[in-house]
Amino acid sequence: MNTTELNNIQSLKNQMDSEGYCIVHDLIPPDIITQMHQRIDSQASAEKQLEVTTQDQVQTDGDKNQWVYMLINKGLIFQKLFENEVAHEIVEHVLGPHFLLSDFSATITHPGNGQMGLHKDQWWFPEPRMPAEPHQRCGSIDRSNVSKGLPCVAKSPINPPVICNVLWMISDFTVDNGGTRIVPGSHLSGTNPEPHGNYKTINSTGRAGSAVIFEGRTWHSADLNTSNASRYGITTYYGAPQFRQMLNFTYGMKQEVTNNLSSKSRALLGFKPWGGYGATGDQHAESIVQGDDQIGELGD
Ligand SMILES: O=C(O)CCC(=O)C(=O)O
Repeated sequence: MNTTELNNIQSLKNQMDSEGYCIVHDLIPPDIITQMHQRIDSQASAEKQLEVTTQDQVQTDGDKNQWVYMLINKGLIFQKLFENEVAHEIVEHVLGPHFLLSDFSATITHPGNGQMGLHKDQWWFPEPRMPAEPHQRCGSIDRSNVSKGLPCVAKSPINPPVICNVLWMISDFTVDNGGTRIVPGSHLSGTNPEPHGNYKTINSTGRAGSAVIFEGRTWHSADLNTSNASRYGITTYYGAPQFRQMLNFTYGMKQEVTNNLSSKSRALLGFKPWGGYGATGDQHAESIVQGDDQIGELGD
């Protein structure tokens, strides 16, 4: 089967609606994947050696899941991922035509890793309440005080997805090396999992160059890597434009990287205001202007 036959976009969109995830196969050619694999490997080893690695926030056991954050600064080769049009088509189906890249990081599970807790990516989104109930204080939500429940279809209103995560497989994802576990259908539950609860999960598997896409309400985590090789993934995590991005690209990107981006990429990374939000002056600007280039105090 060729890539187009494998990736019937309409049935992938249907699966996003019914199960909260889908897998797109063989989108990135092997030579590009090899270059990305080498770049992450070398970056991850160097970060480890310099002791500048960052732990993921949801892992509870062991230290063998390594993240390489802010990939945008760590190799031009990675830019091919967050602009991928097939991925964007699915993301647009979930979020609508306007969205931002919110996180762009590598996720590596080394053999013998600890079990990452199940979670949903938009755990921080306040839940609907009946009018007589006190509302959730948005600024008081943290991972420890979110609601927990079962992955069954909710009987009261639930929030829409505001996140869509496209997790690229930079090595083959298999059951043995901990291909992302997912609880199909959990996106309609309106609640969060017990991180180490016992739920029926599936492993996302595919060849390197494929991607598992799951929306912000779908319960998931990296799984145990019981193979003898590390599993490499890259998360391109998109969010609705009215929410703060997980990574602050406009502040954290290196100047030479920023200067070389297309206007489409700049918009994706948050350089374009949306509905006035994110503006640094002109609310309709194609691209925001940094402080030093802004109009300051004028006149007397
Ligand atoms: O590495 C994985 O398989 C899952 C990563 C994850 O849980 C996430 O990006 O939120």
